[in-house]
Amino acid sequence: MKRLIVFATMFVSLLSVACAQESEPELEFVLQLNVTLGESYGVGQTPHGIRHIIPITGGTFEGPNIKGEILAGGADYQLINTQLNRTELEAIYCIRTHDGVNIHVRNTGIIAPQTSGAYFYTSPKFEAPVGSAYEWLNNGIYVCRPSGGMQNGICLKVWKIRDAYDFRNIVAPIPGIPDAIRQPAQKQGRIETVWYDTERNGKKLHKHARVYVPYGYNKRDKKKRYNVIYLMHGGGDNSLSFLTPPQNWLPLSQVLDHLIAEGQMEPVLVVTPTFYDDDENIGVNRMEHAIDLTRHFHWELEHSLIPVVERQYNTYLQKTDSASIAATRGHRAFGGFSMGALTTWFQLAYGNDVVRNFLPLSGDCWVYNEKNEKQPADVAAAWLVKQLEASPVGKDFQIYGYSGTDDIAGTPQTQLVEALSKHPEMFHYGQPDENLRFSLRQGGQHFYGHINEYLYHALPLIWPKATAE
Ligand code: FER
Repeated sequence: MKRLIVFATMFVSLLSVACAQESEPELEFVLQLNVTLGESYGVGQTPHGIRHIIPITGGTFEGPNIKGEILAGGADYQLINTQLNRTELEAIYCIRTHDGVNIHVRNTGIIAPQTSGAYFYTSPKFEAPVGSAYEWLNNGIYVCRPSGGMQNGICLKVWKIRDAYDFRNIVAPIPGIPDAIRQPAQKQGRIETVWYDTERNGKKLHKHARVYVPYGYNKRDKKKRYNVIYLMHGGGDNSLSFLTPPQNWLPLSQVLDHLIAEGQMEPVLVVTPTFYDDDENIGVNRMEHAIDLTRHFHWELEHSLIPVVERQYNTYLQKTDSASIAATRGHRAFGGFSMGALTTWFQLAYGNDVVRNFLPLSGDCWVYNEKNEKQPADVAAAWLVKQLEASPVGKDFQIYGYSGTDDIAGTPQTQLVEALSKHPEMFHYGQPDENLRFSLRQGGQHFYGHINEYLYHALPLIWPKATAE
């Protein structure tokens, strides 16, 4: 009786686990087997069907997390059922990984003729040694089907069944900020204006940018050098939107004052330019114009803004040739909000040799086809990968992305980061050697008040303070 109750409770709890999984299952590729086969032989008609034995003589296998050879000595013990017009398979053999771990395989399934081809599916079970690096193989339900032929053998692909996951569930949450940050700090930096000349489409432009100069900055102290963070505003905003935003929203200058005064980051210079032709907000009602401006800003940054601002202030840049600018990319960050986040993704794509650290804040990367239709996240991600592959910096970049669940950019940016994370050859998401980070604020909205809170968390991560005093 007691045992029955235990069994019944187990049954109920298992049911509730099953019900919690609302998403449809999906398949994740695990490995491909290239199996060489020997001469087959038969037993003939048995009580169960016509028994047919196909020796497994060797081969190889490979997947994203495993590879090795197939050992000789196994076989596929087939049973042909002529009445039901199908073949039952039962292949039993052993595979050995490149690092010497033996894994027992039992792969059972059917081949049933259909009008178009055959229904040929099997379900392999793996027995990997407990405590080995391949123990994960034991904990999965797999499906397998042939994938093309090979001489004297067969190729099979194996997938694991898993729940389709909602990427949002694995994205890091963004905490709030201490109340003190909402009050002005005692030691305050100042906001200066720099002017520089540039050009676009043959048109000469005289433009300004704002510079947050931290408390205690002394131009004459040439020994002290400062890292530089460039932050681009959103569509319809201007060069002061981050530092002193409207409507009593948390000012970034105040966040910087606190972070620096409290020793959470080294003093930095923060430069807030504009992608517009200076005071003309030509992008406000003309989004396609703004997209074009954000796409080309990297040229202006490298050729016009960096040379002026980084020689005017004490930075790591000593000479303004492109080799010197590239050599100091680690001392530079580029970020932006909304259309400024778009500028940031374009900076990553076109100007990663000039900047190493990227802060896309509430915005995804817009990529278009010939018909001028915005492409889905996987296309944008593939484009970014292609751009980075063509760059000498390779995987040497750092992305700190932020958005909110109630932000119009929350979903598209989450989708983009998820798509990027599926290119592990370029983007390492949520791993010890990560170069792609993304956090989502519950209830976070598309405005500077929340964005400047994100920067409170983000900025100390870029150049961690040396802990040794
Ligand atoms: C995004 C969502 C919204 C984005 C930009 C916007 C670049 C807003 C644009 C605007 O109206 O200015 O993902 O990414």
